[in-house]
Amino acid sequence: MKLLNILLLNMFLILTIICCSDDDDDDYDDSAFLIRDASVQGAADDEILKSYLETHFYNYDDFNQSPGDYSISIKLDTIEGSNSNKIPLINFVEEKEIPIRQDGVDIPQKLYYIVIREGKGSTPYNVDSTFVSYKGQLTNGFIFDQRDVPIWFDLAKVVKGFRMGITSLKSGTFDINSNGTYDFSNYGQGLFFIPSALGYYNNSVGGIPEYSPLIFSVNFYTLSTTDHDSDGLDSYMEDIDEDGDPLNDDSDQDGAPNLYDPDDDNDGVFTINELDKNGDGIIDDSDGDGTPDYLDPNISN
Ligand SMILES: [Ca+2]
Ligand SMILES: [Ca+2]
Ligand SMILES: [Ca+2]
Ligand SMILES: [Ca+2]
Repeated sequence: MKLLNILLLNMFLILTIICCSDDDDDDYDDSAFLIRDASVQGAADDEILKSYLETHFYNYDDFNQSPGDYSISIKLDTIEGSNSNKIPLINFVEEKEIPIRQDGVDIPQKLYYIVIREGKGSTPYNVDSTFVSYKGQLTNGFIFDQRDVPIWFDLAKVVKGFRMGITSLKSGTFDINSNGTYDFSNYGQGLFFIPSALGYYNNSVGGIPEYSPLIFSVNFYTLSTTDHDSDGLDSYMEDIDEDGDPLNDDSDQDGAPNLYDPDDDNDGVFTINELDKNGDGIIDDSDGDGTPDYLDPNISN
């Protein structure tokens, strides 16, 4: 009885597979389930972003009228009605080409940004920790995240467009008040207009639909240089191929990028114990082959 049931079930499954695979061949289209081509999506996002930049403005009058007033926050609005004579964002933007890798190929994506106030402090590396307040929105005006009280952002963990955008700004200065609070001034303020491939791309996150370009208004107060794996090298120094991004370097190909790998050459000796054994302040290259000991699996003593 049991066997018969199994046989019947198998027969049913076979029939189902046969009947359905034939029927659906003509109108079944799986392209909706595949990750989109980043060059095609990049071009589509660029159209959306350019259209936004041509039809919107920021409150540049406020910033021009009060150059030393750091209580001004960035506001975006549509050019229409009483604002129809405003200068569009597109007249202020600069752009960077940022590659993303898809199927082993680097595909450039266009990041637009506006430096409203550059800031007078230090430029962050794109894997530092940064103290920021910000507003994140979509091109339709939907605000998906907003922080008016500053928080620390580990840039190694945020979307690439934000990481690469914030390096156009500099940190500020601060005064400590008698009650222990801080007043920041002279800090960087800017806008980033980010194609989806430098954002969340095919992921739908926190009310952000998949393939959404993102807009961030950012105030950048201060930074902390970070050594994520405590191996003695600040994370920005672990950009071995010097392409400007330490997140894509994995010398020993073990799946952990060097900035998260305390033994970068996987030779069993921690990087911090291989860097500078004689303590002269120079990274060691014992065999003089141009590869420092901490990246040279042949040197492990
Ligand atoms: Ca790199
Ligand atoms: Ca590694
Ligand atoms: Ca490392
Ligand atoms: Ca090692």
